[in-house]
Amino acid sequence: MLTLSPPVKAALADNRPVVALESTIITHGMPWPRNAEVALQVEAAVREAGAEPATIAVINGTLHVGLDTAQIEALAQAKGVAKLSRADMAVCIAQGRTGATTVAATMIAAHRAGICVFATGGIGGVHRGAEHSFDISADLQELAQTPVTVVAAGAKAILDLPKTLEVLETLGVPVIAYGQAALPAFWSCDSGIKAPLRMDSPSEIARAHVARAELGLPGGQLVTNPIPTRAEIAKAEMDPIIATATADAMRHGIAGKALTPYLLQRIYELTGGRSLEANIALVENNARLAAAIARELTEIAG
Ligand code: PSU
Ligand code: MN
Repeated sequence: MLTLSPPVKAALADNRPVVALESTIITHGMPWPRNAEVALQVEAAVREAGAEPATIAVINGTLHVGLDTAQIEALAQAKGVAKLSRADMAVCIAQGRTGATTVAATMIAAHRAGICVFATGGIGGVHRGAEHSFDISADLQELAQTPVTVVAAGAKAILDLPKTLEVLETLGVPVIAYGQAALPAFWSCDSGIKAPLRMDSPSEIARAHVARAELGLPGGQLVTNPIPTRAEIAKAEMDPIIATATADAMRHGIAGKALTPYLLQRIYELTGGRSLEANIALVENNARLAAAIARELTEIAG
């Protein structure tokens, strides 16, 4: 049921570093054809940083860990691809369908394959208005139970960041800001909120990953890596745009799984495409840091 691509299989067998990558960002996070270009660019960034990329998706009922270029290009333009999380990945496999993995589903597959590090853009979290909608991403629960270190540029700033931090604290998930005190806010370097933890090197992060396992603690770590400053859109500029997009979603009754893709698309329109360029820069940056952490982890293991 779980198929490793030949390069991923070889890397894992030789104890070489591997970085998992998700596919929802390709199918539901970015428009074709940029999504395919970016997916391949991110894989190249992982390789340049000395690790093997493993993009994960369910294709015709098979859970693939590691896709080739043709599979990435097909997925990027496929219609009606499901957005899979913990609840629906097994059903997609059983029905022989195709689905893209969110952060939660990618963590499950990565762990099953023996991959410890995963790079994405931004995790899901507590949505604004969650006190009414109860919309809290399954990504948070997954971080609490599956031992994968996830590198993201913070939770997506479309969320309620203070509530997201509170839930992560309750669940016992370490939220680590990389190289700065502030929690990053996806498109912006600084959310204006202090991160609970700070670390300044990939080796420290790798050691903390190992220490959690040695303590018998379930769950992973969330490493929040600020977007490179040259690519950021400052918080003051993003805040009203996010407010407009959120109000539009409410007005159109967009909720559930459709909400995050809607907001990303609306923000893309409202920023004249700049949000996408920022998103691409931050994912690549996260891929490089994840590769560095994966290299440190293989050194500890070897
Ligand atoms: N990061 C991005 N773009 C995305 C996502 C992450 O830069 O589209 C996806 C991830 O797959 C994440 C999902 O798990 O958004 C969150 O969806 P929800 O809020 O419905 O849980
Ligand atoms: Mn949700």
